[in-house]
Amino acid sequence: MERTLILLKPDAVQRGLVGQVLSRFEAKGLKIVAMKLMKITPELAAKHYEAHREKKFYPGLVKFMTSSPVVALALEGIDAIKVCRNLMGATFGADAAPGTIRGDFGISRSYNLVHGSDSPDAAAKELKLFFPEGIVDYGYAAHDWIYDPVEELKKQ
Ligand code: IDP
Ligand code: MG
Repeated sequence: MERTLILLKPDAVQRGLVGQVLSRFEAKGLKIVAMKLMKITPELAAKHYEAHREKKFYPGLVKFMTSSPVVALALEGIDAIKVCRNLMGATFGADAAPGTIRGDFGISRSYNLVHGSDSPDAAAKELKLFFPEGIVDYGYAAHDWIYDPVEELKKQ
């Protein structure tokens, strides 16, 4: 099992798309192990987007991400990082394939609805930043019907 940080960005919250976007992840079979509505401080944005500090779009990105609340999620599943990135689609809405979140709900290069960790190292760092209190541990009733207990779960 892998965990990833997903952020429903300020545009998703302000456009009333939280439910629809979240339902894509839920329907795919990802387990919600932490979730909160929060405002990102400039300090947190700087840590989260450290890798982009030198990019031209960085000041605008920090301004956008701190302008209004986000929904932060920790999601769990087999290959959760890759699965979530695939559901999100390409970075720019205009390029993202139909059927993906960015492809179905946006056009913008920066207002692209959702963030997802892009590697296990990034996920570990980002989960610690957004959920220092840790995740919520509970049994997931759907688990044995999302994964094949013979073919997949024996490898975990
Ligand atoms: P990702 O979110 O698909 O991983 P990154 O390259 O990590 O894409 O960029 C982080 C975020 O910065 C993007 O989701 C988007 O909001 C914003 N961004 C990336 N490239 C540009 C750009 O060229 N113009 C404006 N905003 C950008
Ligand atoms: Mg990224």
